[in-house]
Amino acid sequence: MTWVEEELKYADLGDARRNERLVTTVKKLSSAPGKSIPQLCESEAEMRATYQFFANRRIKAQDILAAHTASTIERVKDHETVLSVQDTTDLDFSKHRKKRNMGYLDKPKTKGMKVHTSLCVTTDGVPLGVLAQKTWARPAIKTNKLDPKRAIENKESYRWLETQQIVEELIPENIQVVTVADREADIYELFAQPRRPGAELLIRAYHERVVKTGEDGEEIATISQAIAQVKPCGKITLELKRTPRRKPRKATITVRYAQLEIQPPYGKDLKPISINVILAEEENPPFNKKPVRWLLLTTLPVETFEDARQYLEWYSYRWLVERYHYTLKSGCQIEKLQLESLDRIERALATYDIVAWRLLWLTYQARCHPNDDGGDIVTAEQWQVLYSLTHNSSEEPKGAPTVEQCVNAIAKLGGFLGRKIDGFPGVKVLWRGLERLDLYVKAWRLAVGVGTA
Ligand SMILES: [Mn+2]
Repeated sequence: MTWVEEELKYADLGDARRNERLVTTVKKLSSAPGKSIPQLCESEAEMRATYQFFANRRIKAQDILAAHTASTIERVKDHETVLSVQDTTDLDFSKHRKKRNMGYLDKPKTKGMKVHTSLCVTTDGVPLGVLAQKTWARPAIKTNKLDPKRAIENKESYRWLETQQIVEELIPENIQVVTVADREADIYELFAQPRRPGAELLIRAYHERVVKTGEDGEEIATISQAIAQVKPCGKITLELKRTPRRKPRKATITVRYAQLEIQPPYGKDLKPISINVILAEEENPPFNKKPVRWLLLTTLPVETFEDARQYLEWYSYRWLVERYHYTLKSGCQIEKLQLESLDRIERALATYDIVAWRLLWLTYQARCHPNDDGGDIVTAEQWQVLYSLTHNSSEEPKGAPTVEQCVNAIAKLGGFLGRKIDGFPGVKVLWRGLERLDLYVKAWRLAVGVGTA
């Protein structure tokens, strides 16, 4: 059984043939994620079948994703705590004039749809799968008619609360689930929403909310002012990685934490909430450099410096949902899909979700668990081809590879040099490597005469 069959064993699209088509399609798309459907399909019949699958009104996009989510939950059961990392992205279809029902996006003159994802991640940073995903298109043109005081249920930001509820129901009750999200999720109603035991929030603060300080709570301050009064509990040294806006550098971060009672926004009939605040701040940044500053709000108990350090590390895994959306867009080329209607794109997106997750899982599994058995990552045939290519010999490899051996060999095909300064292979060299591997395997089959079936 390949990983795709194993992953999709819970697929229930209402008909065995549809389930099989899903398996075939995920296999096809993951063999070379960046290629278009016409490029991937070896016959016209196959191409037609793929497009028909995405056009089939009897298939719900949610049911496609549900198959993967069920397997994700199985993986979750091996952990005591998991992270549910939420974020939103835009799929920009401005260049596709024929697409119907697309809405305005935040960038001017763009059109497309919005995607909000909860990616489940382990506390050591391995993506376990997608727990929930919501897609929608706004109206075609932006209007200012919306009442800013409307109920949260009628706002786009309700997606954070909704996803939180879905995730709480999905994750077994004996497992702690921590929602990790950026400043966009600093929504008072999200903190006020009742949660099941073991469901916690870890969210970067956006609003300078009001807190009451002083001995009898008479003085009024903002969160930043209140936390600045607290004595630091320790320091962390971070190796800041290169980003589009920053060169890599070492940063010394001062950590503070406190329990504060945040007051509801003016005019909202909600109660004050007692919450833990963690401030991680670079007090002496190098000249002309923007200091690192994370102000986090959490419902998790913070009693020691070690707790605070732990939650800062968990927050750093928020990056994985960004990588996930990046993999969908740059790796799987989801914005180039030649499908005209929203429902077709949604079915394709749910299918590509599985492909993108697997790519990201491979990337981080190799970093966190390099010595695990890699026997189910590649087929025996793929490993033979990878082994021959990396060893420049046609001898048979002895034994099953480790995860690291597999991933490094695939990455090398994708252009990864593997020098010390290159660090770990990223998701991009992996999707490129897989594409090449697919071609090499086909050529190898022809050479040894096993056909291309
Ligand atoms: Mn965001």
